[in-house]
Amino acid sequence: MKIYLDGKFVDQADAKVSVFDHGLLYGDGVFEGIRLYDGNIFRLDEHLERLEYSAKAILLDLPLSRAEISKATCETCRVNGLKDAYIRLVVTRGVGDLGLSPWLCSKPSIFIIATKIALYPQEHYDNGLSLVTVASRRVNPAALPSTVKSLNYLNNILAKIEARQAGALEAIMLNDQGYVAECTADNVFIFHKGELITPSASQGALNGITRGSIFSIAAELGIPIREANLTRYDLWCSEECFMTGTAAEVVPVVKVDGRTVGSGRPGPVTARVLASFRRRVLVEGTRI
Ligand code: PXG
Repeated sequence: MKIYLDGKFVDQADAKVSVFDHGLLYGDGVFEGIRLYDGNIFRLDEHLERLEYSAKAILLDLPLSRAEISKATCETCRVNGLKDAYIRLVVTRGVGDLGLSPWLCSKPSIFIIATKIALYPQEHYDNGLSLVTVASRRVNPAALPSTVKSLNYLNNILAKIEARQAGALEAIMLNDQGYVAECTADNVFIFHKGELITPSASQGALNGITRGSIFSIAAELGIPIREANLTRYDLWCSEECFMTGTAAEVVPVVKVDGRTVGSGRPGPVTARVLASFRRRVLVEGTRI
């Protein structure tokens, strides 16, 4: 596997960053997780726009323009002979000294990994997932807005561990006010009384690219959709619930906190949304 690292393609074994890199020392950096579907990168420009936003929010000057990053991303897929892949694009603050001072980092580092995607087991789509609400909360937006996709995922990792310890594969994370924010690496939606509803970014959700495409899909299918504050009760009492993310796509949720959601089986609206999403990914996108 060839990795794009600061302007060069290097073998996986040679793709190394310094132990003085602030991405490693402090989680000081930003990233994107992107999909390549049958030779098309899904919503690449939106991912790069979000990357630029995240970088700007943390005062990190991206070392390349959007066009250059786009080209490097496509090339990484091509040199690895991939048609379907998961792409991880990371920008770190770069090498600095042991103090926090980001201004001592001389230049940011950018690397792109494109690899065969480990798809979620089909069983998750067929039978749906059980989620649990965990005690680890989304970071207060005054500390770090959820719209910044930074390299700080420790609270999400702890939430994932909590979920696993409670026998579930995924967690529902609440914000500091107790409203539903999202899962550990996926957004969450409910379908209730004819509407799709999802928490807003101000409630602690990442503005997911998949989440965004659900809004287009809902418009196409004629299903009303809106953002709203959701409580756990809204999830428990919804007719359908699903998670969305680049890796997960659209995964039905059939149980939350031991309570059965809707019929306890993946619902018809979730199935329509997933089918529509899977059609879109094959036609929308940047040809590599
Ligand atoms: N919320 C969070 C906190 C995320 O990290 C999403 C929602 C979904 O966003 P997209 O743009 O993917 O629709 C994410 C996704 C992975 C992986 O390998 C995904 C993410 C982060 C880390 C790993 O699935 N981000």
